[in-house]
Amino acid sequence: LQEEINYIENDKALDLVKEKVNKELLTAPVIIRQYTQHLAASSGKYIRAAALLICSQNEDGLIHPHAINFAAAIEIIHLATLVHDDVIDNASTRRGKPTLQKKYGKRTAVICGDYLLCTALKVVAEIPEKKEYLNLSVPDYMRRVCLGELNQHINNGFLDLSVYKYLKIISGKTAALFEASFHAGAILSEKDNKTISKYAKLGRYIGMIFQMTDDCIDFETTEDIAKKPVQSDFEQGVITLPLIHAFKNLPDLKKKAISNQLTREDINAAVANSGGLDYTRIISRKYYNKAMKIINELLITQDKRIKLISILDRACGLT
Ligand code: 2DE
Ligand code: MG
Ligand code: MG
Ligand code: MG
Repeated sequence: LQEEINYIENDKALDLVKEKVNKELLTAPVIIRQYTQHLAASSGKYIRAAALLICSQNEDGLIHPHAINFAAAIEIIHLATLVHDDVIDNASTRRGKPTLQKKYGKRTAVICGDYLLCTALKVVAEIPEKKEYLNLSVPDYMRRVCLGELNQHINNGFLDLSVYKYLKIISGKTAALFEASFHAGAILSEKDNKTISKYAKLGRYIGMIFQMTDDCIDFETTEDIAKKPVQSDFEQGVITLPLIHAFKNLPDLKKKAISNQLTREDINAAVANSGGLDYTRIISRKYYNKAMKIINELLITQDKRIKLISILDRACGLT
């Protein structure tokens, strides 16, 4: 017996995801909502949701209905990680507004982030269970985010962090959630496990690019443009790829760093002069090429291919 699926029109799907996220935020008990409801209007980019929807698109350009809840859950997980991330990074602004931790304190932020995480799991649990979904474990992806973040913390302030370890950290803290999005979307549109794995890998590569772009932004942009603190990674002991390159190539920089003599201006100049930003873009480009290779291998409509490339370009900060 063929089950009937009520596919959703492409141009309506992202709005439905936003509606679902906002509904969860705005119907939370008032003691939570008083702290979290501003997140509903906080103009997130919804790039993970958009990617998931594109991956779930069938040959007729229609979206599987379960994609809405998967995408809403992933965006809520993303919100939760930001709330906790801002505690860990001691950040005072996010999306141009005061962070939860700044406004209400770290304890409140940790608890609200936990509540959001539980909300995301509830939204996943609302999706009817199907055997096709068994290979996708949202909690496992969340655990990889935590492992990446913990690995970053363990290496806090470690100036000799290797490129390999950096890549491992970001593959957890950021790329895992992108991988989850692509994986979930693909499960809804593809039957073949090998193809589904290709989407997952594509998501991971795009997530790596996204974080490398973010790590450049920390040195290149102003708080006005980024709408969050900039020039703060080094201050917080977070050793990113542009910095790794600078420390490797400027031995004096390390000496100064160890004796605590570096200002923000020194660091910025060093990262630029050592070619740390260019180096990061070269590594990012390698992931771009790998991602593009997968996109070109997928047997999909031209429409879907163009949309996947647009997500890739967004991750590079090109659009
Ligand atoms: C963002 O990096 C990475 C966020 C991962 C946060 C993960 C945490 C564990 P950034 P920005 C806190 C909690 C895990 C959950 C809730 C599953 O460079 O520059 O700090 O936007 O991002 O602050
Ligand atoms: Mg942060
Ligand atoms: Mg962080
Ligand atoms: Mg950052």
